[in-house]
Amino acid sequence: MIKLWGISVSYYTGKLEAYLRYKGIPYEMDNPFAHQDYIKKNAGAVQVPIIEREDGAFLSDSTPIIQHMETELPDRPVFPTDPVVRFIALLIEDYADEWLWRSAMNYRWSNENDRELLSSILADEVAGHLKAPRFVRRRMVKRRQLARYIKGDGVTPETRSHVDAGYFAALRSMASMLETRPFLLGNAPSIADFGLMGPMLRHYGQDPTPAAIMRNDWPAIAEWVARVWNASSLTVEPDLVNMVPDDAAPMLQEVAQTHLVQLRENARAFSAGHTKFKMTVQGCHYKNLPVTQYRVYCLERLREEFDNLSDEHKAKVKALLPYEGCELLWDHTVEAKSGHDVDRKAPFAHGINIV
Ligand SMILES: N[C@@H](CCC(=O)N[C@@H](CS)C(=O)NCC(=O)O)C(=O)O
Repeated sequence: MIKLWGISVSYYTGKLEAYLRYKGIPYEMDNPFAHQDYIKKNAGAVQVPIIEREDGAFLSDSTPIIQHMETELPDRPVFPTDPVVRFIALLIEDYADEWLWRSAMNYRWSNENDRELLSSILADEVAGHLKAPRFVRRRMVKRRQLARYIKGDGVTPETRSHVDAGYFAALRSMASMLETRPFLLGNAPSIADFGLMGPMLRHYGQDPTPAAIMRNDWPAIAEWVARVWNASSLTVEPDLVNMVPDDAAPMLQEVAQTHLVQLRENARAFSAGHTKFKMTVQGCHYKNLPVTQYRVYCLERLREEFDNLSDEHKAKVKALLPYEGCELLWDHTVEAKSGHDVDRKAPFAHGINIV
């Protein structure tokens, strides 16, 4: 059986678990933080999830892990066969992975009830191996997360309401896509659903403050979370759409106005050798954001996907993305050379942390 190095409240572990359950791949979960040297040596970076296979291979980074697994396990494919739909699904996944992260971390660490609950869980799961009393481990966890993911990731009194609003925009745009289908792109989950399970399952759907919002005001999304989690019980033949439905437009507009702005400004700052950058998203000014190599890699991979499309499919993608800033995906004026995974060995390449 494969070993899933993960933790019970992690964004990307939840995303991968949802996928493994749907594909019927049994796994045993273990916590990596007591084995950091071992993980670092074999997988490059201590982050979750990481898969350790029975043959000793280590796989990191949820997106390449799923892409690789799909080549080995073609039953219940999660990538749409239509190349245009596939590209859009990958774009939604990237938005879920990289844009909603700040908002999900903000709900978890800026609200007292959420912070108290999560710090006690993580004091055991992430810091349980440290020889310090539990109250000290809790304090360490809170300080680290606030420093790295709240103050250190541009959440200030000026930006906080915009950060919070990212959750509502995601809920609204998902609800539009789920009005006439059980999953975002068909009668079965696709990579777009699994991507959105990252924030929706273990953060928004479980942390007290955003979970109350989901349960009380957006029960259709709470239902979708449970549906994706239980998708292994589906008896229908998976049938993903072969045209991007009109109801995806609010989601694509949100992706363009938020995630693509961040990818662009991060890539610009990375190629200029800066370590911090600023950006204006939907009129909100963010300052002192950490430049991340990993997100340059995300842009590089999305551009590769776009470049591999036929001219006809490229034109269709462009027609679906008429919003300002979307040219980032096909116009290489802003350079995206991350230097990460240059031989495209991922998920077998050594991983790097997002920040
Ligand atoms: N791109 C990676 C990101 C993995 C990641 O950042 N996981 C978080 C937890 S959800 C983590 O391990 N963070 C390490 C830390 O905070 O030090 C993936 O998709 O798997």
